[in-house]
Amino acid sequence: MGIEEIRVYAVPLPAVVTYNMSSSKVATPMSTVVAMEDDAGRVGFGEVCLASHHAQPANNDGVRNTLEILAPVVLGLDPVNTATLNTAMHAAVDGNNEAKAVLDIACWDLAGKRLDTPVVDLLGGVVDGSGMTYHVVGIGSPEYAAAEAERLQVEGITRLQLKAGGRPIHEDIGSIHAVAEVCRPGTDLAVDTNRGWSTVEAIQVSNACAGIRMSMEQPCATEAELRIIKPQLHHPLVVDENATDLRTIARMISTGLADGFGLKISRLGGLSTMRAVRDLCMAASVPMSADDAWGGDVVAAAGAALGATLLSQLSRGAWLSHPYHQVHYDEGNGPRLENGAVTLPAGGPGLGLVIDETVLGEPVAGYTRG
Ligand code: 0XW
Ligand code: MG
Repeated sequence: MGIEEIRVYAVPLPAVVTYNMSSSKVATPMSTVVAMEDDAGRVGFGEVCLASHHAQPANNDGVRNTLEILAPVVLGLDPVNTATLNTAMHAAVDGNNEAKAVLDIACWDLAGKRLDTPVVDLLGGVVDGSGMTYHVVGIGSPEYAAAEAERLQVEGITRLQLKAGGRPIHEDIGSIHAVAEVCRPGTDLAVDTNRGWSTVEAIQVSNACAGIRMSMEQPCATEAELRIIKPQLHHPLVVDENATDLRTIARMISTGLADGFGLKISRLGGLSTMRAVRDLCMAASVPMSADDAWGGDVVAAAGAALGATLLSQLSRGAWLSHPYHQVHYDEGNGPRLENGAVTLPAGGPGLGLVIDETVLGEPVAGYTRG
């Protein structure tokens, strides 16, 4: 009943639509996809893909290098027992959550296939079927941002994330006001600088946009800076990059720092930890997203599954990078945006994907038991 083989793939996911953040413009990230095979020949898939080297401490090459340590550690373990698997991974390396997440996600997919159960049901089941998602408007002119925001709302998107930072703040303020002008009453707006502003800039932007209904996502780089600006903001504060683990998230909730979270499954180490964070956020009525930095259908299916278990009132959405790279590993079932909502794969148990490994190219590494 154990894990017999792990095949590692590096899959290019080039941005075909401009995607820029305060720190970087996404080019061609190499996604790490693993195929985890058990002794009955079932295969579970895991994936992590960081959008750029600048947006977080981890990078895609480092994820695959760390798998050289972790893959041998998990061979032979039972993929259904994710507690034992994660304990073994934490004993093998400190940190490196992104590499751990690849294997954790593969275990959830494989466990679902063994138990003939969708991962969304293993995680607790669909709550209200909202399929909530959000869409990113990249950094650009006020005219571009407003036109994008208008287009997305016409397509049914009700949550917008406007990227900002990395330029003079009067340009950010102009784009924020332009987007706010076209936001419909039911549309939620978050402004995400991916740690891009100083405390002074964040306060100045909040003052300049005081009358706009929006949230400020990760306006500054550190928790200490967020604590400095929090009392001076006119807007709810959403924490993303600083929300690195369950203990930190609990502290941010209990001290009233975070009004919401932007959560990446890879940064937290996989679905196992993300499930615990979800339970905490739902219990504390703190909205959260079910995201990741970039990725193909496996990342998207993991986020859609976790996102489907969120109360829609407390869901900031499951984000899809597919519209920006337009690559599917499973053309038939890969999650999609439909009428402003993200679809759950319908390909069967586990993550619901049917993947022919040949679409992933040749493995760049392989680990076999024995
Ligand atoms: C929108 N995301 C989830 C994807 C991009 O990598 C950035 C990220 C965010 O919100 O920071
Ligand atoms: Mg963010």
